[in-house]
Amino acid sequence: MTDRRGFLRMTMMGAAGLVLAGCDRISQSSWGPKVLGSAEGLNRRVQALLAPSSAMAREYSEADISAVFRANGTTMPRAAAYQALLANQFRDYRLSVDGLVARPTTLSIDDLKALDLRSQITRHDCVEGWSVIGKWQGTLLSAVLDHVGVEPQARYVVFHCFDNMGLGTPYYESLDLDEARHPQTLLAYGLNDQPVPVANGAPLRLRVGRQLGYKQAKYIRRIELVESFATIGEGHGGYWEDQGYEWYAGI
Ligand SMILES: Nc1nc2c(c(=O)[nH]1)N[C@H]1C(S)=C(S)[C@@H](COP(=O)(O)O)O[C@H]1N2
Ligand SMILES: [Mo]
Repeated sequence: MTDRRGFLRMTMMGAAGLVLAGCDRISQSSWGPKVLGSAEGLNRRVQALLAPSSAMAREYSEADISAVFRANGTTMPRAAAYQALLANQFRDYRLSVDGLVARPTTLSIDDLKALDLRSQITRHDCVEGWSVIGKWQGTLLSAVLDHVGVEPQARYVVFHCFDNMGLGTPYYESLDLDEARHPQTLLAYGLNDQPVPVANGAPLRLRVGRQLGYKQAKYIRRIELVESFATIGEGHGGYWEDQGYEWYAGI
């Protein structure tokens, strides 16, 4: 981890602390509990204040698209399963969708395109302090969730990736169902009208309009619906969250 990333992370956590302090004050005021609901956890109250589930990320025009879409983190998964798919230009790729769903299934990129196909130009912000704007083609995650039928007890969508990080730990991420069903949450197979390059997560990666870079899982292998992510990885909902990053990474 670079010093800059560590610094930004501390700054972000400091900012989150201020928000939390403010939130406590609100919830202790006379109108707070009525507005926020005393049964909700602190994180969810902060999340609701920062980004109501209806809020949209800004969308940009073609002229704003960055000349180069910078890549970060893994840029070439070494896993044998991934290398075998890459050797055949991902023709054999199938996304698995399972867990708390009525109809567990596997989907090819063409199956995803048949479910839903849209395009959006959004900005990607990494905690290291850089941003790039790209045009993504993909399928609304909510269309996939409707296709498989989410069971009532499911609360989170977990994205399992092909790439292993240090000590062979696979990258993973998670979203709650509100963020997963947001109209700007895509499973993207295209970047700037080309298939997503390997460096940016081919053949399928997540694009969440309102969340920081590390939430944008690349190289998605499997999507799992769960009630809790406590038993996945170190239990904090994502590879970087297990290293201390905030699970809620709203921007
Ligand atoms: N599978 C996987 N997804 C990942 C990462 C990674 O290393 N592996 N890095 C994350 C981080 S920190 C960022 S900023 C973005 C980078 O996406 P990009 O390479 O398309 O810029 O991917 C995120 N998703
Ligand atoms: Mo990042």
